[in-house]
Amino acid sequence: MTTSTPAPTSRVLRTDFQRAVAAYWNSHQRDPVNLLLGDVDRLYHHHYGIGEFDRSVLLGAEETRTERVVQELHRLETAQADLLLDHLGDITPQDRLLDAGSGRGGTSLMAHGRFGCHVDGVTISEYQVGFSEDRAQERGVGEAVRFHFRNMLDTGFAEGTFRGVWTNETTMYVDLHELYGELARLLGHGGRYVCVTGCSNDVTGLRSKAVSRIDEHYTCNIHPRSAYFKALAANGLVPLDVVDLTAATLPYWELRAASSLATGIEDAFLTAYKEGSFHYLLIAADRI
Ligand code: SAH
Ligand code: GPP
Ligand code: MG
Repeated sequence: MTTSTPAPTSRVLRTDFQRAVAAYWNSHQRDPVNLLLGDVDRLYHHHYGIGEFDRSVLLGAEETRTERVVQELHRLETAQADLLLDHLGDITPQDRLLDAGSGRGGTSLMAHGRFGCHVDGVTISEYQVGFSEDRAQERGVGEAVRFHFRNMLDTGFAEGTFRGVWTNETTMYVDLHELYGELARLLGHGGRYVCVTGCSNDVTGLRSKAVSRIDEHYTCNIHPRSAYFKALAANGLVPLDVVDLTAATLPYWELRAASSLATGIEDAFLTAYKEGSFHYLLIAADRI
């Protein structure tokens, strides 16, 4: 077994907000939109997709439509994680990587598959730790890919442990200054940080109604775009690539909205992206 002694809940979850976020993820155990997609190849994601979808999946026999849509949504979500990993740079099997807010572990397993290195995932949901550990064991990579019940604001790993760190749709749950202080500590000089996030647009002003609906739906707190660059700069993390993925994620939301898997939040994303109050962004930065 690779499981270490679990940390006491009170040490990992330090605020009422963190306890509410952990409760949200601990209670998400039967979410068809995520489980059906993950069942395709047993890589389970809690993030959104990018790229055009094959319009023919919505045509054709009705009995098999959901199955086609599931495959297609999953393909787009996996493409999102692949793009994130593309931005980590040259990673060798000797390096270590950290998945900060690891969900059900999909991106961590993909990173190990691609780079052959050790990957650690941290999440504040004990349910997710167990679920991801089971997926790693089932793939026979339980030694190399490990999941921990830890807070990404205070991970307990030693300084400079990681060559690369990413946050895949997790930064809306934390204070960015606190997070980047910790991630900068964990990365050695020249280490790479990659973020995929949804952020509000400073140009259109304060939080739009659609962005507020997304916050409410997921118990999160979407930050403005400017907050990312301020917090990165303040913590020695220097952006190298900034990619606006807004146009690339719209097809994913259109497909979701047209499918029987829609959860009710699709319109808020489509409205926010189309009115320009919200962007889907990838940021890659180097630790100097
Ligand atoms: N990155 C994953 C999951 C994204 S969902 C994926 O792409 O599939 C958001 C995740 O952030 C959840 O796993 C949640 O537990 C985690 N999270 C939120 N706040 C956290 C914190 N303070 N420390 C660690 N993980 C946190
Ligand atoms: C959820 O993924 C992602 C988040 C909770 C973070 C919020 C992200 C933003 C870009 C605002 P999920 O796969 O659990 O959501 P769903 O169940 O809707 O597919
Ligand atoms: Mg999902």
